Amino acid sequence: MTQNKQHSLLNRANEAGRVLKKHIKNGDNIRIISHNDADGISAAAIIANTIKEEGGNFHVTMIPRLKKETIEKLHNEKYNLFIFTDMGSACINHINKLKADVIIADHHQPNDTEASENVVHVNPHLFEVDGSRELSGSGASYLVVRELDKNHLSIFALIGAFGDMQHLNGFTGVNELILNDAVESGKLEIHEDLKITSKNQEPLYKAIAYTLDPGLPDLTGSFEGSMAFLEKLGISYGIKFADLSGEEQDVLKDALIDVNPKIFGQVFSTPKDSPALRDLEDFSSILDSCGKSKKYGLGLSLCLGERDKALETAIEIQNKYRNNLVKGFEWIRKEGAVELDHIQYIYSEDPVLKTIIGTLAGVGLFINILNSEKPVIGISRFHKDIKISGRTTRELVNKGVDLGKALHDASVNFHGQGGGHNIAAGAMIPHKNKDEFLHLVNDIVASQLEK
Ligand SMILES: [Mn+2]
Repeated sequence: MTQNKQHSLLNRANEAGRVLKKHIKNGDNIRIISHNDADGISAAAIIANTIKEEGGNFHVTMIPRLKKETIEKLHNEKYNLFIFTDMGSACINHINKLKADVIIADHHQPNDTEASENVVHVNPHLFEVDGSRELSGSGASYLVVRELDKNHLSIFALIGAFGDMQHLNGFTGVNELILNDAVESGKLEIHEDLKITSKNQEPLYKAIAYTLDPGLPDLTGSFEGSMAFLEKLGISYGIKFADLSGEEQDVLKDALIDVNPKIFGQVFSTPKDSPALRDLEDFSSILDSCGKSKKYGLGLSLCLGERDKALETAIEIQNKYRNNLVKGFEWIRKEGAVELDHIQYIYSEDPVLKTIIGTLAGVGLFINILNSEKPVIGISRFHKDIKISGRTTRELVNKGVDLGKALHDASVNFHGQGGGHNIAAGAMIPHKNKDEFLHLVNDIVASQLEK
């Protein structure tokens, strides 16, 4: 049965592939609209690389959210093919009205409208395939071009899947099929190694402090902590991992496994690429930084093969973003969270901190700077509103906590809106209701834990 569903999904994607091929052959300039995160940039890259390799032309726009108005503006654009990647399924009722061929390659929950004749809708949810773990937006885009002899582009579907955290329990379902394509293409190498970020590129103490996944208590987000840790092991902290002796690498490996066993595991890499991009998780994290810093075009150009100056700039952007995170972790280490009975919160009006507060909240729970026994609510102020990022642990979810429901139910009380997953969710409410809102979330979480 599962095989059948996957098969139907692949058939739908092939249909989209034939539409794409027809328009490339016709010499049409193809319009791509994609989400602006690591998955969305990778998704656009798969389509753009395909068109480029086949000698066609394209025009890409990346945006944070697809709105009705955005689609209405596209009515005035003279294209014969529009492709929406990592977005579109929720707006299919508006997309249906476009007077051109359309491909949607998305993995978010679609709305109930059927696609009209001119629209090929590729989405795992339509075939009962899990779009949160088994296929990303870049994965759906890869399926579209898969039959056009593009196995080498499967690498970008993995980079996007890392961006959407679909790797956490290993690649399964359609993601596994994509992984096999990547291995068969000869570009991907999988080996067991330390999963320290940028270890080919940054001095050790920085690489360790920048490692967010998995979080390393006392080390993640702390240059001092990492330096002290390395000094204690007798390893000089200023050199790169690759420049350590074999013996030193072993000492470091054992010590880090003591901190968090998940630090040693499968690393997916393209050995021929530049050191900074070789590890696919590093590539994904650079795209994530480009996305969060609104440098989508730069992220896309890396995916189209630009290196040298483009890569240098991207690394600078990534380091700026990472140093902001380190400052954020320092802030939490110093100030701590405000604890209520069943939740805790951190609040900032700082322009830098408020852009990263969700990441700080999520990682903070795993590195002993926040109380891992309580969900954390990150709050940042935007004019008259506050933006809420809620994060909790798998253990608390197993005890009944559902932040998506808690933030949704609490925010409607204050004419705000909210929702998401049980483990990570968000909301937007008026600033004046902040304290009442927090107490309501506290009460809702208390009742979730009682059940
Ligand atoms: Mn996505």
